[in-house]
Amino acid sequence: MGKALAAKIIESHLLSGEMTPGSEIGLKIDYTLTQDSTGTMAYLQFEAMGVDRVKTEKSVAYIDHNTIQSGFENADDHAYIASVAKKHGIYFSKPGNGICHQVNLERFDIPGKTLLGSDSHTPTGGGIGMLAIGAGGLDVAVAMAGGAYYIPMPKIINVELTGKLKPGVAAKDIILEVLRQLTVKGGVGKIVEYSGEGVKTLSVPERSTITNMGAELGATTSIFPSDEITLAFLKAQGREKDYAAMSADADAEYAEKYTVNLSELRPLAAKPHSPDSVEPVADIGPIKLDQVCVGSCTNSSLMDMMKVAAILKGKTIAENVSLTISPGSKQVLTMLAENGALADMIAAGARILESACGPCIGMGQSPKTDSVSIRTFNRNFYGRSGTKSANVYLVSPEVAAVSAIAGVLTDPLTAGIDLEAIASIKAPEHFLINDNLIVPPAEKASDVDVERGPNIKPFPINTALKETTEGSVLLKMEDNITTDHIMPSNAKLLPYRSNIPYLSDYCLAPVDETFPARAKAAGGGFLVGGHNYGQGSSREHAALVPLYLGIKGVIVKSFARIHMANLINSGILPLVFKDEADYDKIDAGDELVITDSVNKVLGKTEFTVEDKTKGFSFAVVLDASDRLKEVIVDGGLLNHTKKKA
Ligand code: MIC
Ligand code: SF4
Repeated sequence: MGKALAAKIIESHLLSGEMTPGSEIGLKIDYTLTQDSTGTMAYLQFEAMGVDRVKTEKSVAYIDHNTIQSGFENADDHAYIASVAKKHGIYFSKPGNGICHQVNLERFDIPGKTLLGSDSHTPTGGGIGMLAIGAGGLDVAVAMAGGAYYIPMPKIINVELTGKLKPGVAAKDIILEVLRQLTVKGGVGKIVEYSGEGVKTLSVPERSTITNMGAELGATTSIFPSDEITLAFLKAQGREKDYAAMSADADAEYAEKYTVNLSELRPLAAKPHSPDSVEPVADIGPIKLDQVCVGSCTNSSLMDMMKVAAILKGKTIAENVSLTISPGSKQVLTMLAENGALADMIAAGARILESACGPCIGMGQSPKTDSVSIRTFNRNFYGRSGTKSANVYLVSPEVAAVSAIAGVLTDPLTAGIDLEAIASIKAPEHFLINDNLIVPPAEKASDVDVERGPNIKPFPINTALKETTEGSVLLKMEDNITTDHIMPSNAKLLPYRSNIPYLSDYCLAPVDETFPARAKAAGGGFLVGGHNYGQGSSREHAALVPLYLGIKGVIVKSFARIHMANLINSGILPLVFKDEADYDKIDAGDELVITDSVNKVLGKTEFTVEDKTKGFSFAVVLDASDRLKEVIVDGGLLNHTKKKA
């Protein structure tokens, strides 16, 4: 049997372990990226490791999330990241240069290399044939310091793309269809590898739209082969030398196989409040819209923007609609300005935002009460837009543009536009290359002083695991709780990403507003949840803030990958019910005890927790390697690393 592409890249980067699904492997990381909202914490942790210079081939620090500077906090964080990057050998992408994943794709991603990013949408790089994985900031800091990145060896699954998209149907519809079939937890513990005739009909940015939203499947990453289309993209970016042909063997073995026939796809939308709640636009019907947002790391490439501009040209957006457009990078925005497409957007009534995450992370443009907002983004989790009562739908750029004009949700196939003309817009042979907002690092660390403004506060560090772990269940939650629930992010909270005490007053507030005060009064305790707990963002704040609040363990039906890793890195016990029926027996307020915790954690994968209130014991599973169990016992990764040193 032949090898899958992901298996080949893993094999060539394997530092430890065996490639048997589920068992721990250590990977060599070639490239890293950070963005500002996870980056401050990642660099504080990197500094705590005392390493002078990054050991990767290249590391890049972006500023793209916290770009609304309504107080000193964001600008302080930018200055901290700029200086810490310069000191330690990291390239710094200034605010205005664009969204990390879009810029990394244009300027840095390389087929066959590994990339670790402190952002869950790092798999965008999979569109170019890179093994690109999202992780918590501490894991990225370790990789920058030259350490391996450890994950359970994923199962590699295959999605075969057959046929060709009809004009008016987009790459976004492909990934929405995959989400419809696999759901938001269908990719957990898996790498999704794309193959088939349909691959040859998709450009690199289109492939990246698909791998980007693999994050919403919960997948470890997603990957496309690197072929002549990849070569053309790299050439157009002046990076032909970075090309390497990469593909799976013809008889590659996969753990699961799915097929999507592109010819049969129709324009789709993900309905509130989950990316897998997918239905054809035509079936949802012409719901009235208040807001349309185009952009985000999913759909902000030049071609996405060109299609939107072509649809808007000579039209005016509906009276009831506010349309925002955030081009993904300075490269995209400059090219739109030079070729006149920007003028078409502005003339139609679009509000042009800077090249950054913007409304995708609630950084401005929160829609009105009870509104309907359609967005070309990747997440429509409850409350993420900044307006709790808003209903957010996820759609392609084509659906967004025709709907902005109509004022109601509209299927491009029946919008009466020249679909052939839109579909035939060609990618440029040469992108405009100007990397003048990427600041190279200093020659010597000693040449740079790190700037630390008052917004930078120390982060919490756990203590070693106690013999008896006890506390009450502070909150019992449903399935699919996101890290946006655990540690909400919006224009008001994002400026405090380097201030854990401040953030602690908002932890899990979207689930229960009384939680932070109760957790503080109780001095901590346990959290109980359902399936896919911690899906979404890679923010380790969703572990650091519970640590600050004294959370000792989280007991759920299943975890999302990055969040579970972040809990372990913080020394919080991530436990899974052995028998899901026990979930029903436990209530908020129950007193739980784990006696002989240290031996239990180190000893077996399975042990018991006593519910003193109900007078029964239940079995839990700690699905972690021996190395990770030691990390938990030592009180988190930083303590563990210090102890080892
Ligand atoms: C997101 O899309 O949720 C974010 C904001 O980019 C996060 C990172 C963060 O919370 O800072 C992610 O995807 O990891
Ligand atoms: Fe930024 Fe949104 Fe992409 Fe996250 S998903 S990196 S917030 S654009």
